Amino acid sequence: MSGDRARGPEAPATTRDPEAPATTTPTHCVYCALQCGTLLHRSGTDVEVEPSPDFPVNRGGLCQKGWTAPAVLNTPDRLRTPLIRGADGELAPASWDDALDLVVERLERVRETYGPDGVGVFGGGGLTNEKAYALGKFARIALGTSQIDYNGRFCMSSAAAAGNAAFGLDRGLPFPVTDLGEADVVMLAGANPAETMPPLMRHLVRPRLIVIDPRRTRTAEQAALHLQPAPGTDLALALGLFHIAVAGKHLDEEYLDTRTTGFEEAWRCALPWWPERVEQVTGVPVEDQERAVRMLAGADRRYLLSGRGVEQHSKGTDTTAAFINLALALGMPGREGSGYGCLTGQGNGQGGREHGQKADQLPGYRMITDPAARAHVAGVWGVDPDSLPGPGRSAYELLDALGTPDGPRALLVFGSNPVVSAPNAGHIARRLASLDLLVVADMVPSETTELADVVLPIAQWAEEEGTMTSLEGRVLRRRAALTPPPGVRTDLEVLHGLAVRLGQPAERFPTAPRPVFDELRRASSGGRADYAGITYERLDAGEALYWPCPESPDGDHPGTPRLFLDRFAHPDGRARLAAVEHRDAAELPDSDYPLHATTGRVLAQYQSGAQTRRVPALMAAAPEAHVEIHPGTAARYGLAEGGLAKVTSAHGSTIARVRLARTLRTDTVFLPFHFPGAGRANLLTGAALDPTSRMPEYKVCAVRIEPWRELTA
Ligand SMILES: Nc1nc2c(c(=O)[nH]1)N[C@H]1C(S)=C(S)[C@@H](COP(=O)(O)OP(=O)(O)OC[C@H]3O[C@@H](n4cnc5c(=O)[nH]c(N)nc54)[C@H](O)[C@@H]3O)O[C@H]1N2
Ligand SMILES: Nc1nc2c(c(=O)[nH]1)N[C@H]1C(S)=C(S)[C@@H](COP(=O)(O)OP(=O)(O)OC[C@H]3O[C@@H](n4cnc5c(=O)[nH]c(N)nc54)[C@H](O)[C@@H]3O)O[C@H]1N2
Ligand code: SF4
Ligand SMILES: [Mo]
Repeated sequence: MSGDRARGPEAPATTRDPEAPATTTPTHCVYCALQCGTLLHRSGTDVEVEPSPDFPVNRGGLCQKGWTAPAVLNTPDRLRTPLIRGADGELAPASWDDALDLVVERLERVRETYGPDGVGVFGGGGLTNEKAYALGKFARIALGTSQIDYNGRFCMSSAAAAGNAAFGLDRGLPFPVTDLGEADVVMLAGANPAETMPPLMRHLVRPRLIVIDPRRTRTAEQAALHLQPAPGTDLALALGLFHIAVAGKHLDEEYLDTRTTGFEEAWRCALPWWPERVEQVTGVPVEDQERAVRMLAGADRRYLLSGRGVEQHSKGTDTTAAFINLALALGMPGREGSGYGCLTGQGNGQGGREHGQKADQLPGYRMITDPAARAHVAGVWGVDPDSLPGPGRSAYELLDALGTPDGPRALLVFGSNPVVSAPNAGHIARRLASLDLLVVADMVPSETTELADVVLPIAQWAEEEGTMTSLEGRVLRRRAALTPPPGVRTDLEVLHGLAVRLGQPAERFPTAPRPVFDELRRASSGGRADYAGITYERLDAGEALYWPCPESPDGDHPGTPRLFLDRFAHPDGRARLAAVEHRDAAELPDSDYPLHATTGRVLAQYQSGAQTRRVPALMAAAPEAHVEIHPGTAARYGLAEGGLAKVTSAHGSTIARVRLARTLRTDTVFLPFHFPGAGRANLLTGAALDPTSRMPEYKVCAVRIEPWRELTA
């Protein structure tokens, strides 16, 4: 039996009683999609974490965020009571009944005036499967709105779109993380796991790494080969690598013949991308391009992994598809010991995209436009299929429409902080402020709760149970180690309270996670992400269950750790190469905005920072917004290490501390997006979206930079 089996007595009593005996609870980290196994030691309200010694993904490791995660449980400014904005414009404490009554009264008013689509819902990839499922159900049947989407749209949606088109199914890694450890070569296209998933690097010791990143990251420092393209040029690079694979006769002809379609069209697109032209567009030398293909083609066991660096573009779907084309040309996907995968980001980024909080989706990765899917899910929910709304707006389009004549006039936010994390953030904050009603459920104050009319205080990860689906498609048990503090409720309790007030039968919105999961199993049954055979009991017994795991007569379907080994998920069993053309980023440098800006992450902060900016050790490591810049470029614009710079794009300006980076491209600056206020990197990013995935162009915009001296009044 492998995995995160509880050691010692199962299901320790959860309590905050200082007199109660100390307990140890096996669970998983609150933050990223690696979902490192942990043991939580509780004594009174004190919680300490250590890595679970036997969880194969983190192999006894945690990153600094994981080690310090318990600090957020008792953070001094934790939300402990509902807040209602009063006539004086200030948020003031209120009872739960008053807060929920007020929300529903105002939702009803919006619905009467504007119809059900007058209310929007914004979810998150950090929510457990149970909560993501309940949120989608709540929107479709308690509110009757089509206007629901979530922050996963900002995350891996381009890879999901490309993966669905290529393989007929999107599971971030279609193989266990531990398979990577046996590889000879791993190509990381736009991913920096040494900072974003440090324990993953334990599996990348043996393989030689090819890293594609405009920056010499900590990951790139460990690479055998580092390709440093200009931001936004990866599609040309991927077409060029494909071209070299064909010209150098590295194709796996038999695999292409028997397991794929679309090679000829893909090759027609790659034909004009000879290596010298690719060097001109991307800046990656011809010999490095050739070496990259030789390394991949010459290895027995090899993987290609994509991250946000190639995906978060207005052509992210096509770029990811072009990298998948390369993997297919070399015969990698769907083979033991080789493959393509996307490194999903948020804790439940995988499960969060399967169970219906996405605008076009119903549980089990079903499409909301598919009549059979609607009939199945409506049957489980006990409603008429015709009463289910159709697809709604994508995340950015939803936020952009708020408060406009056609858009929602009220928004409920569960698990996101878009004032910091949405692109074009200055504009989006104004849209949020223009709403008739903004309701935010969160554990801590955030830049988005600051704009809310009603704030609902929520229980945290260690205070409630549920399931998470990690980046490898494995379903994991999150367990409660202590009870929530008085005054806070779980997301499921909040949805229940709202649904009942909106006239729903109480039993339709259970407050306990287990019955919600059992309903999710039925709703997903027969869908692409089939969870029907997965139970809390099987997970608690230590079984490692990867979806799809359908119902079986004996209830013992083993799940599917590795997908596609016999066939891909399209009806003909074949993978599809895509015909994709390179195009420029939405914004190119010009005389007003001469530099590329790109954005991303640092080790010690998580996302919008709402959680990690409350942890002293993490603030000591990464206290404020900074901009990485090449010393030569810095000198050209009069900037010195440690000074403040003002970075300006067509969309806004941000203030950040200058950090010189000799290894960065001279035409590019980098800003992490974790910081609030005037330090928000997303004041710079624009509104361009990928036509397929509706992913914003987070990874490239055109900027200028100048010294900034704070004015004193
Ligand atoms: N410490 C930390 N870890 C995290 C998170 C966090 O916020 N903090 N968030 C989690 C989440 S939700 C996610 S999605 C993952 C993201 O994990 P990653 O994808 O690894 O993270 P990013 O830093 O967004 O982007 C990766 C790299 O892309 C590079 N890049 C920028 N522009 C381009 C480009 O045009 N082309 C190429 N090839 N590369 C480019 C950046 O320099 C960066 O090093 O991390 C997860 N883990
Ligand atoms: N410039 C730039 N912007 C980016 C990116 C980038 O690379 N560059 N990356 C994008 C990506 S990949 C992502 S994933 C997004 C993430 O950005 P956000 O969507 O803002 O994600 P978080 O900061 O994790 O916000 C989660 C919020 O929900 C709260 N929360 C956590 N768990 C729960 C829960 O269980 N219930 C409730 N009700 N609340 C909870 C947290 O306290 C926090 O306030 O940012 C995107 N923005
Ligand atoms: S790598 Fe991710 S899951 Fe593991 S400890 Fe760090 S944040 Fe948590
Ligand atoms: Mo993400």
